[in-house]
This record gives sequence, structure tokens and C-alpha cells, in this order.
Amino acid sequence: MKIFETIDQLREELRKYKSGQTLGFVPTMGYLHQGHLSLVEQSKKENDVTVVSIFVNPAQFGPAEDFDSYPREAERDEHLLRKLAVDVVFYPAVKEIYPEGYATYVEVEKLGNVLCGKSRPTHFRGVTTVVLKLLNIVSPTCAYFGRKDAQQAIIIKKMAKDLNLDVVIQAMPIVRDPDGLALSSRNVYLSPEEREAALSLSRALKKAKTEIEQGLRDASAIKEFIQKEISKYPLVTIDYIEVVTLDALDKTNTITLDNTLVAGAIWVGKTRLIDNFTLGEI
Ligand code: PAJ
Repeated sequence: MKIFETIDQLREELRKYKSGQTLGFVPTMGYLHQGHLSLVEQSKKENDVTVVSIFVNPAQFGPAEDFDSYPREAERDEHLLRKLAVDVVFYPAVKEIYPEGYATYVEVEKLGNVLCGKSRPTHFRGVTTVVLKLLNIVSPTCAYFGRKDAQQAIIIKKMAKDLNLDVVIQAMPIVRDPDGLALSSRNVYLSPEEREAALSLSRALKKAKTEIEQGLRDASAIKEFIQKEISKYPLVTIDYIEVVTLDALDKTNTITLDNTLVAGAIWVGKTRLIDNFTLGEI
């Protein structure tokens, strides 16, 4: 496994692979868990070469958010990626990605202003900017994202389509702990009591999915059902619970089985967590 910190060195290495080999790319912010690793495994399965990036992207954090305290553990990440026989790791410093005077940002209109975009107004602009930069740097055949961040995957797919990027964007299933909590690097912030409270979101979503399977189609009834389930946990504050279409993220009154995203974000103490389920393909 080769690790590169500069764009020039990475590109020089990747030029060796370009002749007819497929290249899979998994962008991450590190502090890797099985959710990230499932993307790496998929890339390994489907491609000749797998590249993973580790970069905590300041542009996607708001001024009051956890950029400084975001968990970082390079050696552990390196060890995990080595075990999976990843070919190349890109591990740039902030200055390598955003040198002095950096001024260009990419924004996907509308899709970035709803759900998480409402409470994190500059977040998706930061995500699309860094992902486009990374895709330009790596030039992969295929890039892998998790449906845990469903809105992010939808926005990146839209960016790739609108800007004619020559890459296939794959949205992979959510990986959960055995008790249902969606794996997240931010779960490390939770105390044992907070972790128990954090389960409220995945539990409520699971029950809501069962309600839909049993025939409920009224979006506001599902929303209220989820809110009520979560309100049983006093440590939790709801940021949002929404039922939207999967393709346009438009609010909808009626749940369809092929074009619905049921998504939520909660605060447990100082930690913001998200989860969702999708009906249909991203
Ligand atoms: P990060 O939160 O590190 O996640 C990297 C990738 O792993 C994302 O595509 C995310 O959706 C996926 N992922 C995280 N938890 C997952 C889980 N429990 N199951 C399945 N996939 C999961 O998302 C980002 O980084 C950044 O925004 C990034 C795309 C790297 C741009 O900076």
C-alpha cells in the first residue's frame, strides 16, 4: 500500500495504472469504521485498483462545528486499509487541497438547501467542492459513497450528471452496529447514556418502515410517528424528520415504494447524528 501526501506524487503513481485498468475510489474523512470499509471492499471487488482518500475537509464544516475536534487517527486508519490490501492512500494536508488564495466552489442548487442543508447551510457546497477536486485528482472509473449520507450521495450523483463527469457514482447500503445504530465516526463522542439515546432514531425509523410495509402511505403520519417515538428519549432533540422524494428531495404527502427518502437528524448532547431509509434506488 502506497501513501501519498501530494497531488503530484499521487498523479504520477496513478499514471502507471491508467492503461485499461479500472480504478475505484473511496473518499473519506478518516477515523475509519466498517461503514467506510464496506465501500473499500466493494471497490476492491469491482476494480483492478482501489484508491482511498483521507481528508477532513474544512470547507464542509460550519464555523461552530467540530472541524478541530473531529476524530483523527492516521495510524489506525492506515492499519485497517493495509489489512484490506488497498493499493493507494491519498492523505493530503489542508494546504495541498486549499492553497493560499483558493477561490473556487461548486454548488448543486436546491438539493443542497433542504434536510441537512437547512441546519448546515454551507455544508454541501464544501462537500461537492472537495469531491469534485478529488475526482479530478484521482480520475476514477467508479466512486463509492454510503447511503448513510443519502442526501450527500444524491447531490454528488446530480453534480456528476450535470457536469458530465466521466465516473460512475455508487451509493452503498448503511452499515449498522448489531443494535441498529448507524456507524459514524462521530459515535465516538457519545457517552454510554447518550449512545442509548442515539438509538432512538434508528429504532423509530425501523418501526416507521414496518408501518409503511403494512400499508401506511401518509407522509405526515409517518413523520409524526417518528417524532413521537424519538420524544420518548429526553436526552434527544430533533433537528429534522422529513419525508421527501428520493430524486428531487421534494416534500411529499404520499409515500411511494420506489421514490421516497425518510431521513432524520438528531442532537444527542453536543453530537449531531443522521440516519434514514430509502424506498427506491439512489
Ligand atoms: P465520511 O463521513 O468519512 O464518510 C465517507 C464515506 O463513508 C461516505 O460516503 C459515507 O456516506 C460513508 N459512510 C459513513 N458511515 C457509513 C455507514 N454507517 N454505512 C455506510 N457508509 C457509510 O462523507 C464524508 O466523509 C465526506 O463528506 C466526504 C464524502 C469524504 C467529502 O469530504
